Amino acid sequence: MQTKRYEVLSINEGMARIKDDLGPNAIILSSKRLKGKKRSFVEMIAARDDYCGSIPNLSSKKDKKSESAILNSDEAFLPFRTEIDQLKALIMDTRKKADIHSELTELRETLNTLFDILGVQKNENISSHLSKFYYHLISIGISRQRAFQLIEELKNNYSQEILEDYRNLLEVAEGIIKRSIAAFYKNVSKKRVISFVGPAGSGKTTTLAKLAAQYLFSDRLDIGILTTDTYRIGATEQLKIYADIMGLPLQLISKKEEFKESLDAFGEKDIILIDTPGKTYKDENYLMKLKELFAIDSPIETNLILNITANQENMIETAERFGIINYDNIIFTKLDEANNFGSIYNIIDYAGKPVFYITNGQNVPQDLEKVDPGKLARLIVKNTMVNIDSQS
Ligand SMILES: Nc1nc2c(ncn2[C@@H]2O[C@H](COP(=O)(O)OP(=O)(O)O)[C@@H](O)[C@H]2O)c(=O)[nH]1
Ligand SMILES: [Mg+2]
Repeated sequence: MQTKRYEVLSINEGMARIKDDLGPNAIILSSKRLKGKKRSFVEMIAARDDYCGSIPNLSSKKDKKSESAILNSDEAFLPFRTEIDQLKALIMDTRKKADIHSELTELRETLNTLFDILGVQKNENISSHLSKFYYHLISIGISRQRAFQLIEELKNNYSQEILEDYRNLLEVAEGIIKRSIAAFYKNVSKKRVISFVGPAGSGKTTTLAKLAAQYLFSDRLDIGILTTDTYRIGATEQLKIYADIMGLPLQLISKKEEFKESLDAFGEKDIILIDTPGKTYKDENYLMKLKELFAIDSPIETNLILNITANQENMIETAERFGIINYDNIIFTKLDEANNFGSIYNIIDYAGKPVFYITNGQNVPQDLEKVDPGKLARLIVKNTMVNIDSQS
């Protein structure tokens, strides 16, 4: 980027000179009024963005010859234009934003990684496969940070022969994601009392009914159902219908004593499933009450139900707020309504919790899928539910 300083009498005069001098894409970096001896004038600093001129300095690779061959090709830069534009926008915004430092650092790292990708330039195939894969990851909703980590791991730990073939590259990426997800499945112990918590409408009751049917019909287990969802008029109706159809006993609980009594009453049951209210998770009081209610002698396995069609910040905030009740697993719902599954990876990685089930439709009991790290990794890399059962 080339910068130049101008002293002019007015902003308008400055704009005209800058445009003449640096062309229509010039950026004004700053302007301030200065007092001169006779009259005041305006100091303006402007810049012209010469991508191709500045990039070789940023690249960490030494091979200038092959580098410039690629860097001079417009095609090689096309995919990175958005990144560069975002960095520009951020720089321009610096004066307005106080908390800009971390975002700038992240973007600088992004650019470094991108230029590094270009820097693997001894082999153009590898570079174009890595950049294609990077953009695939971003486009399906994987955070830039995680996308970098994956690219870095591929670049640093796998041979040219593997990275040269895009199918092989996808396969090893799947393996990397699988291993990183699998780390969260250690020390998991299944419990007898299983609760379902999460935002209103995320699919708690429906998912509970699907699981009840599976435990009942496939595993031939004896099931009891409890619900604390007694707040809303008609809230228990939906659950009651499911319980009646499956011939399962349902008890309503609103106090801790009733909870203990119900657990005693279901003492012989193999599995006890607990539904909770569809109240807003932003109500701290509600979460504290739930925590209080669940603080009993019997260990409870808690599933946080997250609707994958919700926006990602929302899901992260939910995962954070529900941390107060120390949930054990996450169940993602409504995959049938989602186009991108990258956020599954972001959230598992953020929350550090395993996922044993996902749901993909309103039909009870069939729209429930048991998953493991391998299936999730396939779902994430391929961004489709189709064939997640078959190894690639
Ligand atoms: N498309 C789709 N809809 C679902 C899924 N799971 C639940 N739903 C629907 O989401 C709505 C809210 O579900 P519900 O179980 O009542 O949510 P709760 O408030 O968390 O108990 C209902 O209309 C369900 O049929 C799913 O996997 N896919
Ligand atoms: Mg419900």
